[in-house]
Amino acid sequence: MKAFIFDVDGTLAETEELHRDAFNAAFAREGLSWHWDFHRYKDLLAVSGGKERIRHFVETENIETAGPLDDLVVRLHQSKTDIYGAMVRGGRLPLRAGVADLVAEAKRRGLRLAIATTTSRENVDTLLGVALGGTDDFEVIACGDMVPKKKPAPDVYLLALRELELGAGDCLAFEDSSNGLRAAKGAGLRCIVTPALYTEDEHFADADLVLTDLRDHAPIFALG
Ligand code: XBP
Ligand code: MG
Repeated sequence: MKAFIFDVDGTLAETEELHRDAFNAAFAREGLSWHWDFHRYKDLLAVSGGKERIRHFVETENIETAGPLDDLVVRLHQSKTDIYGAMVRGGRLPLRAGVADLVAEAKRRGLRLAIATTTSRENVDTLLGVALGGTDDFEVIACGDMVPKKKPAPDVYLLALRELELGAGDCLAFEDSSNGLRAAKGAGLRCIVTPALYTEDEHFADADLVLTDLRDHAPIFALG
């Protein structure tokens, strides 16, 4: 084992309720009556990527938009990202149980650390800036908009492997969702899943390990 590659949303922290609040606040700021409740957002999370999620919502609801949809999607998503960033900086988002200690233990053992996420680099910088004092622990940060296809496509994990210059067999992925597990497996990686609020009822049959959280390090390092 030479490196750990972490997903962000749902894995490092329970971020999706904050994302949902930020989406709804951005819709209100735009003067739109759209509101995503928990159940609607759970369905929409099948589409990874906030911009793709907004577009999917508009298209499947057959909503008429005033101007070009592309412009509205970009404007809404940037507004949502600004609002989400303010919420995270407001300290409403702790790391999930065991994450900080696992990062520290991995560093002690000389493992390299990377991120492979669908969210934006801006969101990663904000979250890790608040939760870990910055992103210095993570040598590689591969984000959704850096690759042609988002999860469940393997692209973002393949990018992380390329930038680490490591083979999949030398790395271990950490995920919270079936989309993320499929992406990691598609890249040939072993993957530990810690189900999160929106993914606890999903199926993780081909996960190498399913853990409630990352507090118990023994089974993780036993994967070797
Ligand atoms: C989960 C996602 C992201 C977030 C929202 O990413 O699918 O789209 O829901 O963030 P991860 P953006 O791979 O970290 O689980 O609005 O920035 O996409
Ligand atoms: Mg995730």
